[in-house]
Amino acid sequence: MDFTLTDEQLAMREMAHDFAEKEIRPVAWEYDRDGTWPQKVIDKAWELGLMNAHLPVEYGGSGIGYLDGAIVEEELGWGCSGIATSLTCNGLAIVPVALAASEALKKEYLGRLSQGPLLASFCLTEPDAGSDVSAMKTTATRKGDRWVINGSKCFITNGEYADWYTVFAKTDKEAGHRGISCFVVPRDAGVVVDKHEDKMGQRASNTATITFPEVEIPLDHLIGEENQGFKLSMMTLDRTRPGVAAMATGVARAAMEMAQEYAKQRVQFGVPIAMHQAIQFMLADMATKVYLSRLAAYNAAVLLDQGKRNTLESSHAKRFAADSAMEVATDAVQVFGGYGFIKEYKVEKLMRDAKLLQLYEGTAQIQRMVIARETLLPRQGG
Ligand code: COS
Repeated sequence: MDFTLTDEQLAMREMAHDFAEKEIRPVAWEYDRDGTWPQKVIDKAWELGLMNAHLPVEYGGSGIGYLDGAIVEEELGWGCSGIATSLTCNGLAIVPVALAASEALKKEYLGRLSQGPLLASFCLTEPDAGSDVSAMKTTATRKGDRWVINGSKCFITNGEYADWYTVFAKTDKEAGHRGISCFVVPRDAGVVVDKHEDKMGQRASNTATITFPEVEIPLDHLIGEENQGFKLSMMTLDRTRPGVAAMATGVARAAMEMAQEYAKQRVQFGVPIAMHQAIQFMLADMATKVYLSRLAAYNAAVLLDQGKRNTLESSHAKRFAADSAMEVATDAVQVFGGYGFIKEYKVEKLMRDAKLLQLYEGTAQIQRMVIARETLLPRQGG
């Protein structure tokens, strides 16, 4: 495997970096402080083609590869992981549709995303079904020529602003994970946004509770086969976790750069603190973690580009990069000493932002569960 980037990939990285530097960073701390919605940044990113990385070409997307997507996501995460989460979260909602929906659904709903800066949300988690997906209580029942969806989903990224939702619901309550199906639900079908969460970090991303009170949708809004939704949700997460790993790499890199700069300027005991071995070792560990996080993210993404199953590598990358981002950001605050705890110094935002990387798209513990299963009982074949 050769990770030498092509000229196109280098240009893409430069464009994403430029956007992060000029459009994201100057406003990131303000959006973080106020917890407001970065619509202006979203509009600009959409214009530049930095959203919907994996929207297939036939539905108006750029159809770039997963490695290309990871390269872009690292830069956006470097800018601000809250804004990056808002910009990239369509990916979660797109994958089940792209993988399994009918041609008509793809044309209608994927097509919409290429026509304007619209958002779509992935609705899997419920108050009593987070890590344990199959414990979900939302139901979908047939009524004549309609499906009727009933239930509530929480921690839904971009939920307040989404135009449509990919919703997982029980179609057979007795069948555990084999009784879950996946649907496209347009917002105007009667979706209710209940609650906007006030978060510790990534405050520029929107997180909402969404309710489906007897929401009726046409029968053809089922994605893929009935009762095959659980696998579709897992296949989706395999495809999106490398992007989270890349974003985590960007957060870690940003924290490391801040720590390096500060360590070169801050003088204690007559020399810049970067001259002290205790600080050098912290900076060295940061550099190793950034480097390995990127390699793991790239590796998990390249397997997808090669059409291979990447469940294990995706969890390796997501767990290592998210844990590393948290460690690097925490150590970066430590390098700043007391100043690191003061908001004016900005590095504390990265520590708050990094925490969410260990929680969403499967907690650090769920990734370890997947890694343990995949290594104790390796699957046969690809
Ligand atoms: N790809 C395809 N199929 C998969 C799969 C994957 N990555 N992972 C599991 N499956 C299949 C299994 O092969 C099994 O198939 P059969 O029905 O044919 O036996 C089925 O799905 C059930 O798998 P498993 O027994 O592993 O399911 P569990 O209920 O034990 O759940 C975990 C597995 C915990 C890994 C899963 O529920 C999970 O990832 N939870 C976290 C969810 C999450 O990330 N939430 C974040 C919110 S979304 S932003």
